[in-house]
Amino acid sequence: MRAATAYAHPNIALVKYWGKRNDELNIPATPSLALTLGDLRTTTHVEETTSSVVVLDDERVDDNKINGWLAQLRRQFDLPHIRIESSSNFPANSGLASSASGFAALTLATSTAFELDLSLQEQCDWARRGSASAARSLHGGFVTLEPRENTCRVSQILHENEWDLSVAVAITSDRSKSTGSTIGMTASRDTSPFYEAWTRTTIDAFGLGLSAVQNKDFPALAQVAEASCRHMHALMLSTEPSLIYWNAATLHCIEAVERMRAGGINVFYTIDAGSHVKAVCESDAVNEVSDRLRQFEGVHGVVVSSIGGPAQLVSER
Ligand code: 2P0
Repeated sequence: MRAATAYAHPNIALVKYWGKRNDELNIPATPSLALTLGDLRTTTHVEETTSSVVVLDDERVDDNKINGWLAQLRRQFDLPHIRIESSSNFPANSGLASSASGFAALTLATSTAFELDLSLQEQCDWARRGSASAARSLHGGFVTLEPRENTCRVSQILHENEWDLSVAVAITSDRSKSTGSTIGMTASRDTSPFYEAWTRTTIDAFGLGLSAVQNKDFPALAQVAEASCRHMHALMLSTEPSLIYWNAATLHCIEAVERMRAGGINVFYTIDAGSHVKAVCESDAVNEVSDRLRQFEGVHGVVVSSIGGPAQLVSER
């Protein structure tokens, strides 16, 4: 029986992706830049079976995205039915990028178990078809995802050991997000009066973010990342019906990060499609940053992570 297990880390975008150029091929409208969260991980086991089954965090699910992805892969490579079992050491569907780590681990496990002989770029293509941000989670460190004609180019900009940053993730809700990313970003593209400005400014932000990472220029990266986050949430707010992912604790954490930075700590915030706040800082400040965030009402806990490496194979048969 063919089987394999792999894990991957989620990633958080510093220059964000929100909106597709091609829905069918799942190609983003703009480039994005992310870092990998090494202490969060999704582990996925796949094996040959007689009828395809998907089990996420011990619960059997009927997930359209995973089913569609699996059907495409099985057709393309003439594969048997596959059982997928996946679990994460962090909450799914809450803006912590579980679909990124999930599809990255799934792609690596499947391509290994069934000896698909895919290059890293081809693995990124398959992961991207499941969830565009998943292409970034096959790499470690700082990673870019750039749209091309019928595909995307994925590149590592800095290795995980090249810049000693950490992330304090303030968990500000125990609920799943109200609108999933795929539906939300399609609605933003179709209804927001600011969508054209979003894509235009994101292309500029990507260039600035890329050189900030290459030069390890923290203040420059802080400025670009916070602006990209606020612009994306402004786009979400201007979508019809409105996408409001923040809650009161989100705003308290933003204010706290701004105050810490004014007090001389190198820290900035970023927030994805959910209410949690990720505070990116120099590693020697991460204990102080997480202690400060933990004090607020509505913050359920703070998870600290260093920058992580690429997706890895755990075992194969
Ligand atoms: C990002 N997000 O760049 C942005 C910021 C969330 C907010 O990519 O439709 O799960 O599967 O390609 O990749 C989340 O969207 O969406 C995401 P699909 P995906 O990280």
